[in-house]
Amino acid sequence: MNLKARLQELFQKTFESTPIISFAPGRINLIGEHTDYQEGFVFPAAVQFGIWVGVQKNQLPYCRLYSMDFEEEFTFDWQSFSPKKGHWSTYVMGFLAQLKQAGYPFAGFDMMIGGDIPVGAGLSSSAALSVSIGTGLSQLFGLKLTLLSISKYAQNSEHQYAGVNCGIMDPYASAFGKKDHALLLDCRSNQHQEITVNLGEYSLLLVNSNVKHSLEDSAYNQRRAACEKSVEILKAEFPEINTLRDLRNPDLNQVEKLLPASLFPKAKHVISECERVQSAADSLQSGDLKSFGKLLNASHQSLSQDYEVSCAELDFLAEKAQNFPGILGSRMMGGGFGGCTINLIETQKISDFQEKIHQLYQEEFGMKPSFISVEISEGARIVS
Ligand code: GAF
Repeated sequence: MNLKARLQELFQKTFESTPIISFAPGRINLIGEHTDYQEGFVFPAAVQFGIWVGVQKNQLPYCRLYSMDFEEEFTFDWQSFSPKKGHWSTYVMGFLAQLKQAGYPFAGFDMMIGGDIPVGAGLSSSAALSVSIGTGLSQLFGLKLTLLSISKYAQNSEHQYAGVNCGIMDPYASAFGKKDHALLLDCRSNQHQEITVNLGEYSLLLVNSNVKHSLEDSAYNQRRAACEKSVEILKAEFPEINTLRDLRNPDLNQVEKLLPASLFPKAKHVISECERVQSAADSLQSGDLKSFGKLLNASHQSLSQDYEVSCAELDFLAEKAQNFPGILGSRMMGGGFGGCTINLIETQKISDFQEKIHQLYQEEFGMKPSFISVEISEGARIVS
């Protein structure tokens, strides 16, 4: 039985009613890392894995939640609640708190949550969770939330309840994803262009390093703050800029002279990564996968050397992949400090590559990597 059918059955058994079921996918990002919170460009796509949320009104003074992953129930008074940080229920209450603040009407409901996003892979399971919750609640209470407002509420939940000052990329990709397309997203206008992903003989393969370093969240916020500090300094010379995205084709020597040595490489990453995203979208559109792959490699170099959000395991995986015949490009994906690399690989070389990496990674780090084949899929929707 598939996950949706299991959720439906368990919901019926637990809450004795039939749920509306929403689905929101996880995401990959082809290129454009750590640019979204500088209103830059990103190039994500939704994947086949995601989060299912079953929901139905219950006419009770409280909401009853059930997580299939944690096999755990949670109940709260829907008229007076405070999100409990660090717990899965936070994402439900966090979303609800924002609906309440915006004046949307809601009442008691039962909700069941299940998902199949590989844990710790950096495929944005928390964004998918919030987007699925928003999609389900919007349908249940007839709120007519737009995909963009669902994305913004999801982003805000991360800021307020998870303490990560992330950009909009992850919930946006989950909400707006389109089968076989990547979204060339401008994180200033919050508008995107759908670009067909036609890889011919090639596939996208993720290699999960299976490491998650604890500094991830604090380092993420520090990087964002470093960008903001750079903008503050650079404004003296370039008063027209609001974010690093506004520095298009700048004289980097001049930028370097204006910024302290600790900030310049970070700013350089954001400026150059925005340019790489545009070039990568052009390469993909014109079918020039070799150039596209080179841009992935350059992105990794910049994230590792300049932005310093990689780690030994990701550098190892990217380097081995970049030197493997049949791979056109490889880079770390997402926030960094663990999670996956994304690889553009000749489909028929996948099993040779997996065997080789398995052996090399185990020899080097004493642990196993895992491999995830991705299919670019549709974004959030009501599935029944
Ligand atoms: C995480 C964040 F949630 C995104 O907003 C983005 O900044 C990404 O890291 C890095 O590109 O996934």
